[in-house]
Amino acid sequence: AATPEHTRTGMSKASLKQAYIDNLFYIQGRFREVATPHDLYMAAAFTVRDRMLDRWVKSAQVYKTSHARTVCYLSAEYLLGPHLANNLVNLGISEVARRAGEELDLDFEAILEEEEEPGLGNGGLGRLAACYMDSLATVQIPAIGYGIRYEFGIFDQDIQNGWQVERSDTWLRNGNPWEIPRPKISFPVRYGGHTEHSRDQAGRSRVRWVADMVVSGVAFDTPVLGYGVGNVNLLRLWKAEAPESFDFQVFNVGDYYGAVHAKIEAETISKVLYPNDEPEAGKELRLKQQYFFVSCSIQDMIRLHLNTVGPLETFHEKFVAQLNDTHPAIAVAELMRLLMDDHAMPWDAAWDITRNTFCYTNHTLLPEALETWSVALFERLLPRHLEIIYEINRRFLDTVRVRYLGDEARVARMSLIDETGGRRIRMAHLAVVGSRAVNGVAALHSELIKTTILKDFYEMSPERFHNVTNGVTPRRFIVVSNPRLAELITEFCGHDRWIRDLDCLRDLEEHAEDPALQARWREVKTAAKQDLALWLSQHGGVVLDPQTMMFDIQAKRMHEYKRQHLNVLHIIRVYQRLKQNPNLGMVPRAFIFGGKAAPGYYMAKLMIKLINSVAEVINNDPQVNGFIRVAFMADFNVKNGQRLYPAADLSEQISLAGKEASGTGNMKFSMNGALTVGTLDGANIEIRDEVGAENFFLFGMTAEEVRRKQAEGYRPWDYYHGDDELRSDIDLVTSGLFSHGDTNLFRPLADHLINQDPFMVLADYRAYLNCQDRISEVYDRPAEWDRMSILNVARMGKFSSDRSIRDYAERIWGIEPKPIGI
Ligand code: 26R
Repeated sequence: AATPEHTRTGMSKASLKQAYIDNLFYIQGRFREVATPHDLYMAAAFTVRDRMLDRWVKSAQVYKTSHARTVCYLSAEYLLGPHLANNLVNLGISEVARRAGEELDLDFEAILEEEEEPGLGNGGLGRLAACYMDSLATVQIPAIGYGIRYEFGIFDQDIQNGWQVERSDTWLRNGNPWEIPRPKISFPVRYGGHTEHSRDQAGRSRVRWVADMVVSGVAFDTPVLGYGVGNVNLLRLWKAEAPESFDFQVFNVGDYYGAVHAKIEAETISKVLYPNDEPEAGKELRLKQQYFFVSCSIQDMIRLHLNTVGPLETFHEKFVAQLNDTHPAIAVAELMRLLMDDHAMPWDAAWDITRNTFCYTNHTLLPEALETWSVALFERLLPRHLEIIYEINRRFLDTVRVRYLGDEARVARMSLIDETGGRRIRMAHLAVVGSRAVNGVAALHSELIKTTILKDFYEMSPERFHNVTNGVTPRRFIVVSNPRLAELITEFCGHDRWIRDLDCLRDLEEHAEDPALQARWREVKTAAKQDLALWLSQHGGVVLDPQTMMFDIQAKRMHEYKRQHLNVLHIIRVYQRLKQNPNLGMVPRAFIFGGKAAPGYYMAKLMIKLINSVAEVINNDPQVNGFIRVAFMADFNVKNGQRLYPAADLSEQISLAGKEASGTGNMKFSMNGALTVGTLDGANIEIRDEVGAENFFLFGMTAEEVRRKQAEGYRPWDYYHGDDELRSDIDLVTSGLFSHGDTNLFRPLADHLINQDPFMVLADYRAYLNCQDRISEVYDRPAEWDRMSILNVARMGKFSSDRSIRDYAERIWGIEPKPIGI
């Protein structure tokens, strides 16, 4: 007879039911009749977490005893999204759990809705880190994700009177069942003070850093389970606390209030995520945050290494550390400091290890987003690191001089210190010089890196430059968010198979023309559109018709380079056409937007106001609102994204060519059967290559044409004066129609377009409109549209983050999977 299942690990429906009731009673102290929705959610979360824990312990044991080479992903952001549904999928118990819930008379959907998502990131970069954690576990690579446990994640967005209003995100308010605090895993992190140089008995120079502030970083661990495997990796986020002995600190003897102040100061460090995906001139707290999590992480890696493998000389054989943009780049100096000052290693040995440990991913070319820190701030906060950076720079620039005799201009360009204006440290240069490999996040982007911001570095060592095109996890972005589509795909691509090997979607290709599949495909899409329409009508009140309307969606951070205003100009054009000819036979469209603006980014906030103002006029104009509607979904985050991707017919990826490093929303939409209207930018190019040019709506200038036009001198007013429709669309923006007569409200936006237009909206306007007209024509031919939609999904295999991770593992990390069975 089979041994009876354990309540904490059993996967049968009976075990799940028993476990759920137990958790509700023993952990929440509730029984069914009095439980709140949140109690019901917590019981579900603990029931699922219990089932991950033995796999976690087993993974940790195998990784430890086998001395497995381990990837450490260093990222200031993880935009995780809700855990519960995803963990159910990865455990393979979604269905049985659903049935168990039904038998307990629980509302499964309501329980999933109850989860507050950890929004510990801004956008693309943070969500990529979360997708990579899922894929690392799924492709069975030992990994630790290191980051910050922000108490307040990205702000919640309300829309009031059409404007964005930020509310603080209190995601920890009701407790977080997915994390396990590790109060014993804690490290001191120091700031400020000065350094003292001396020689030890052997005559070697030693440095002592006498800091004037210390905080402690405490580990909070979240297990990350792979899909259908026993591997569970670790997401270790650091919380800043005052050192235990805070009120007896030497700095504060007898000064109780001073000591309390020091405690508050310490805890501030992990308080809040900076909501910018834009530069933000040298905020001291941000540098403190970066150093905080980096120092804890490197100290933890050293501890793990000393506990297992042993001598630090082999550190780089045990660990490879991936820098997610420059935010953790201070790690280069920190590892040097720890090896030399704490472990008495000579410079050359320490440098060898450091350089063989780190790899750096660049995520943006926008000059204003490249991080630099003032030397003065560094000196005040991290005096020892500044010395180390100077020494790295001195040695590095010597190699540049020897290689390029007499080329002092090149030396100045490559220096880690920007001497033009106030002296600043170039974090990207530090990351490149301190790394073994550098990569961009899409083919075009990786090429542009080599010809623009890192040109000199590429010329000096081309072999260190790579491309790893981004990907997204099909578990969350198909299976969890679009279960109907997942079920349909499964009929053609084999249960389970495609979810771990997305190339299997190709099996759909041969059925793309099959009317039977097309009909079901359409049903799935319409059902998702109905879900979204219902949700939007209940949240914000816009009514959209999922049967007749094409759902045209742009969801991403609000940014001028992403050109939400180009989309708006198209809407205004269609509106004007309809007003001129109310009987215009046109494909009805719902224009849907979602996205947050950085709180200090005025233009981006004004774009939100414009979208909502245009929506108000159009949605209340009975002459047109049977044909077009406009909706702005408030608070675009992972959870809300999961409502959008399945429901899109058309995905807007319309950034100015050369500006969007990769984009990942483009992949999420296309995987869910949306067709893309896009420029030749970022990963759009590769998506188009994969799905076929005939299944992608391309428009606009290429990056090369953009470069040329900018070099020639771009004059937006020529376009404004040369195109009557364009002029009339822009003029309508400032006419007062959308602003209750106020002709000033949108003036800054219009003036900026006419006079500067840094992202060349006007230059691409006509091509965009023409493309949109083509799109409407094709949408009118359902069989053709459905075929294109099916082929889009069938050919998206490349954009699984599993492929990205395998690329990193093989080409950059040199690491093998370490399979853990179930
Ligand atoms: C300097 C600091 C304030 C800052 C600047 C820029 C912080 C955050 C950013 C955001 C950048 C780095 C970002 O998110 N880049 C995005 O990375 C995605 C994942 O690679 C890409 O898909 C996307 O194109 C890119 O904009």
